Amino acid sequence: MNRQQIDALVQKMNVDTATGDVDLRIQKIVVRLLGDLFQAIEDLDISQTEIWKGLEYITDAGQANELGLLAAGLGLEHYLDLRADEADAKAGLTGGTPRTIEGPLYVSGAPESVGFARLDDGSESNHIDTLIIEGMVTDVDGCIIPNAKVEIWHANGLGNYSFFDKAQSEFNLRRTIFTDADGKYTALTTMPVGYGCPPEGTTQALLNKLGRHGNRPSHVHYFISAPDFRKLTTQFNIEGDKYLWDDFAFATRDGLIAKVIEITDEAELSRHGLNKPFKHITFNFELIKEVDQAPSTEVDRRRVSA
Ligand code: MBD
Ligand code: FE
Repeated sequence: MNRQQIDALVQKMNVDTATGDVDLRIQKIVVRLLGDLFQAIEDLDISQTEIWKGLEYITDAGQANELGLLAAGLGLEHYLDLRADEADAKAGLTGGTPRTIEGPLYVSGAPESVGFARLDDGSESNHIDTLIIEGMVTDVDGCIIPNAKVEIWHANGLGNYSFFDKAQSEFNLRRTIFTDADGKYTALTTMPVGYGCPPEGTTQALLNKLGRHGNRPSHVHYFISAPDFRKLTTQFNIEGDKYLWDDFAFATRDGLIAKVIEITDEAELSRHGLNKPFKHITFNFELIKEVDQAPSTEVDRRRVSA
């Protein structure tokens, strides 16, 4: 069939058949996606068996709750960031800390504090380096933003995230810190290790077909929000990781690379109440002022709330 015939058929089956209320937006998207799918079946001569294998794959990925992981791994989530950047530029919104993907592992409801939080439960203190992250939240002119909400989450020394990894304590390595009167936040935690897709999972199975790995560099996720500013979804990725520029989820971006400094100075150790050398990262955020009619930075997606 040619495209005209395909579109006529899709119209006949899914538009002309409507007898109830129609969500016109959904109708438009479904009609377009079906037309594009049918066209791809024509162009690539996709077999019935291949179609069913594909549907079975999506079923399995959904049942394994890996569709969010798949969206990250196939670059769909990063593509949406690039589109959001373009929309911002078109609206004259430039500058500020770059956005990058949320990923599938955020959990809402983490403990809140002002200025400082310890994120780790101490269970890895004996074998994983201590990490102190300090930073400031400002506007693009460098004016501090006190009381900004800094939501932080990251992986443990095995690359796993609490809640999804039931071996970890509740909200381990997840906190919400409101910046203090100086616009500062400090997180005492452990060095994250880069995530790897479950080797026997559905996402890795597809990546294998594409000859791709499923690894991320070591990174820390953030949501930063403050009244009258645009919500920022971002991460820093840690310099020196072998996957820094080979992230299976494409989240590494210029401006989002964190330098790690090893601190051994005794005075510094005791100032932080620590008895062994630790790693230190400074990571500041610049938020953009909210303006009328700008594309929203709030993404409505299903998130775990613990
Ligand atoms: C992660 O930790 C992550 O950040 C993404 C994007 C995908 C899988 C695991
Ligand atoms: Fe992550």
